[in-house]
Amino acid sequence: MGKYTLPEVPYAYDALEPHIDARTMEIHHTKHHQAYTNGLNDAWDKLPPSIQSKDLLDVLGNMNGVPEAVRGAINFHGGGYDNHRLFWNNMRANGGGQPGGAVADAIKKAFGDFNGFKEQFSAKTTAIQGSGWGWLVFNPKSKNVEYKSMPNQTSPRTEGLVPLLGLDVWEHAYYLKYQNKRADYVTAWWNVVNWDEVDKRYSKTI
Ligand code: MN3
Repeated sequence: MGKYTLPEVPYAYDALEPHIDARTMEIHHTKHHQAYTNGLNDAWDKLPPSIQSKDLLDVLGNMNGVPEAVRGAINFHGGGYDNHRLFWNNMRANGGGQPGGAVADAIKKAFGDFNGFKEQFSAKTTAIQGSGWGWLVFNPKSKNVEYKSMPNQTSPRTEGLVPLLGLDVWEHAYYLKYQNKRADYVTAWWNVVNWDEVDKRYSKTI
């Protein structure tokens, strides 16, 4: 067994119905997230001990320090491992609505108002070509929150950004229920956003 084990989903697979169906959740977690976990363990074994002793988040934040031969695998599987555990936790049953706390003010400051943010996040995430993720991130340099699209499983952490809220738009995240209608999935997903968790993540950055 490797260092990394499959993180838990903190609710039942059917908890996000009807917005995200139970079968999609089960396959997404037990097959896809498990595959990133296995891939991360395989890649981690190939790292030098000086990097193996580090935390995954520190490694993702300093990809130049990772030997080139394993960098792609760490980027993909390490990103996939971290992105999905963030994703499960930034959703919940009976979620949605509007954020509260400090993150609500940060969103207002960056995007004008909540609806402006929501529209921009939805439009840009729906428009991602191929597989990727839409993110609300905190930028430690500007001290502001921003929208960021990332390709495949590349973590926002690789660009020095702190992920606050992520939306997986790989087809495996929605195809069983929504088929080609990614925009409908994005619209429905707002109903399961866990804003308390997003505010908690934001509070750790400031
Ligand atoms: Mn996924």
